[in-house]
Amino acid sequence: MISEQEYKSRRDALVETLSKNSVAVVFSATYKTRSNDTEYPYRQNSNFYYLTGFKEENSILVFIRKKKKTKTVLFVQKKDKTIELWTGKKEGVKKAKKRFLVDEVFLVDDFTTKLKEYLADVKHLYFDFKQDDTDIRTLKEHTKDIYSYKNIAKPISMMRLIKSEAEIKLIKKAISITKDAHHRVMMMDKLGKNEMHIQAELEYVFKKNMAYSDAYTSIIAGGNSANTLHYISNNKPLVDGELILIDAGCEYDYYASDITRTIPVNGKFTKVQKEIYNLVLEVEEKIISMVEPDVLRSDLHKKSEKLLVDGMVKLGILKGKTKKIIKKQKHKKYYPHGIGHWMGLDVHDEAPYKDAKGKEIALKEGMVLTIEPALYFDKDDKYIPKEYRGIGIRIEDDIVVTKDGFENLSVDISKTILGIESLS
Ligand SMILES: [Mn+2]
Repeated sequence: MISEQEYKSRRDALVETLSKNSVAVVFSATYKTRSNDTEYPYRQNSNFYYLTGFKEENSILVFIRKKKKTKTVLFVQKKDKTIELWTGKKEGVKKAKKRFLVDEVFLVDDFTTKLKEYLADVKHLYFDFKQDDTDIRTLKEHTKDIYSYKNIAKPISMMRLIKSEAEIKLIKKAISITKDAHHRVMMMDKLGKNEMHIQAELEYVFKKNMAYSDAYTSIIAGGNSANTLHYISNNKPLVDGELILIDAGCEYDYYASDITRTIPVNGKFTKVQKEIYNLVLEVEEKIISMVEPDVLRSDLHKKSEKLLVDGMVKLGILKGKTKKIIKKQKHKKYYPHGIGHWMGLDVHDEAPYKDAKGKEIALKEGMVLTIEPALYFDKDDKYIPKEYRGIGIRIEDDIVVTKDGFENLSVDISKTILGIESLS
């Protein structure tokens, strides 16, 4: 649980970053049509949620920053019996006034009228440049003479980089549910099952534990499908003797987890699978151990490239000197992505990797990132020894940077060969 006080201090901190004589508008998410008259499950806009903790659609948060004074206003939906009959109870103005530590609460119906008022003698208008077109159109209609448009997502994303204790607690909760899900799949008999069956088992554990949803579409990739980075069809039969790459994590109370494990269908790794698996695992653990304040993410990535290439040379997968291989990007085919990404309210958290001057942001206490080295050997790759073809392995954990190092938040999810085999 994030306290109302914490939401308020986030808003206060955001206001401090705004130019004087400005108005900032943050919209809630809108419903997205799936087909005809069915909609995707509603999920609040992460930035709006970060500043309010409010899950209702049709709400708007506004900051008015004048020379000396600032004001925060929340617009909410009307309490209407007929609408509530269909879509459930709404907070309404009266309750919202009590709950949110904002200066004023109005009905969303009054937004345009109020906006005109707020915009009088203001020079800057902030809104999220990625916002839905209709919302932006409304804003632009009323701000033709405005001096400048600025992206409110920028200062918010800067704040979202550093997680509070309460946020880390929620991420830990998400990961503990995800742990149960991955362990359930490690323990179950997977012979004769389909990838979709694995996905169902994972989602069963998520939902049973009140994790509303997965944080992203699960990847359940048997055998060579692991070599398709965003394989999400998840509908092939599992094959005895092959591995399954499972990249799946739940979202708990809006916070993500993002975990990948690669496990044998029949519970036992083959000798060849072990060679690649242990290489990726050693690199993963080495990189995790390097996480601490002031370290650059790009240096973690470079180190992971070097270690993976060293390993591939040893196994005869690549030939030549590591330095030269990397310079010529010959390893890219086998390790095409980065070492990891920020994680928080979004699985790929909306937080910057570079500062305003374009300089890379170094790790700092409270940042949460994934570490996910991998090796992908396509079944049709004629340049590598036959026995490695068709193997794809990724191991991914979620790490928080601490004052003097790191904490692996997903350390309890089995990943050694012994650990995985003894569960199956
Ligand atoms: Mn990831």
